[in-house]
Order: sequence, then structure tokens, then C-alpha cells
Amino acid sequence: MADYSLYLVTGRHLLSHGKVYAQALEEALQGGVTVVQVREKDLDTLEFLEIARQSKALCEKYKVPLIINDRIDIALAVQADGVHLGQTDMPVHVARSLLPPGALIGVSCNNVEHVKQAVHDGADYIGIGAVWSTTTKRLTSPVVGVRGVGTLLDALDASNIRTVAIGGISSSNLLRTLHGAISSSGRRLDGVAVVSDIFASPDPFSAAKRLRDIISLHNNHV
Ligand code: TZP
Ligand code: MG
Repeated sequence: MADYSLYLVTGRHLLSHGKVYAQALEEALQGGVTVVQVREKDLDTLEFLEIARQSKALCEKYKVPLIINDRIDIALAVQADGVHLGQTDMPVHVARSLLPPGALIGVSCNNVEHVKQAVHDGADYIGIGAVWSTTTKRLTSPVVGVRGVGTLLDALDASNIRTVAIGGISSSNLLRTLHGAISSSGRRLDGVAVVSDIFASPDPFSAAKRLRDIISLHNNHV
């Protein structure tokens, strides 16, 4: 079972201070990231493939699952562990039919209908968001908020699908996110997904470690 607790989504365009992609990713992995999703919107196929290959090598080294955003062909080419699909991407059942058995499939959800559909379709996990406002992605629906995340967790009923929240999460609101995002039945998030707090940091190792430490603190108190 994958550990979704600190799920890094990449964003090469956010890299600062002359950092190269592989260096930033390795530092984040050393800091304790538990899943990596390669999400690169402005690359052509050849560049995406190269970034995915570099990511695969590093994820293998640190024994962390690698997820590819959108591109099933790239996921297959680098033998990634799975794909992450948006609401207008390939349907889950089509992705499932193309990927090897046991592949992880995640779906972005921001309302109850999305959540119920993802459960029905047999997705492995959902990304709920945006929980807070963010400048990393141009949002096409209102922010969900922590209470909204709780409502979406309610919609999962007894499903064992995994859950991460995404959008505007940083070390300054992580505890509020983890504490606040709880369903009426007591169901909690399995993790949080972060782009800029790690990838835009001049020190991705420390940024990831800070988040990890907060997650450990929280887990020891619930
Ligand atoms: N999906 C919903 S919000 C978002 C994605 C990919 C971007 C989150 O980025 P950040 O920098 O962690 O706010
Ligand atoms: Mg997509």
C-alpha cells in the first residue's frame, strides 16, 4: 500500500536559485516526500519523457512511487507506478485497461459527484482541491476549504479509496488542513499534495522535511 502522506507534485517552472530539476527532486526525496507526481504542462513529449526518466531513476533510488500526470504513454514508457487524471482526461476504466495490473490511478475531485464517480470507477486515490487558494494552477472552480474537504470525505462512505488534499498547502497551514479536513464519521486525509512549498523553495530538502515533521507530529496526536 502506497504511503500518500507527503505527495510531491512537480513544477519545473517554479524552480528557483538556478536549481536543476533532478537536484530539486532528489533533495525533496531526501527530505521525506513519499509519492512523486510528474506534472509538467509546458513540455513537448521528448522533454516530458526525459524528465519522467530522471524522475523514475530517483524514485526507484528512494523507493517512492512515481505517478505521471495525464500521459499514459509516458507512464508506460518509463514504467511508472501510475497516472493522475483530471476530470477531462482519460476515463479511469480506459486508463486501467491500458496500464499494467496494480497501477495506481488517481483522479482530481472538487465536488461530491466527482468523488462518487471516482469511487464507482475504482480509482486508487483522489486529489481533493484546491483546498486553499493557489497561484500554481489557474482554478476553474471555487476553493473547497477544509470544511469542504470534510464534506467530500463524507461522500466516500465505506470505500477504501485513498485521499490527499491539494492546493495552497504549506508548512504554515498544514496543521490546520490536517485537523480541519475531517468527515462527520471521523475519516481523515491520507496525505497532502504540495507543489510550490517544496518546488519553489531554494531548499527543497528543508521544505519537505518541515512538512514531514508536521505530519509526524500530527499523526502522534490523533
Ligand atoms: N490541483 C489543484 S490545486 C493545484 C493542482 C495541481 C496546484 C497546487 O499547487 P500549490 O503550489 O501546492 O498550491
Ligand atoms: Mg490533466
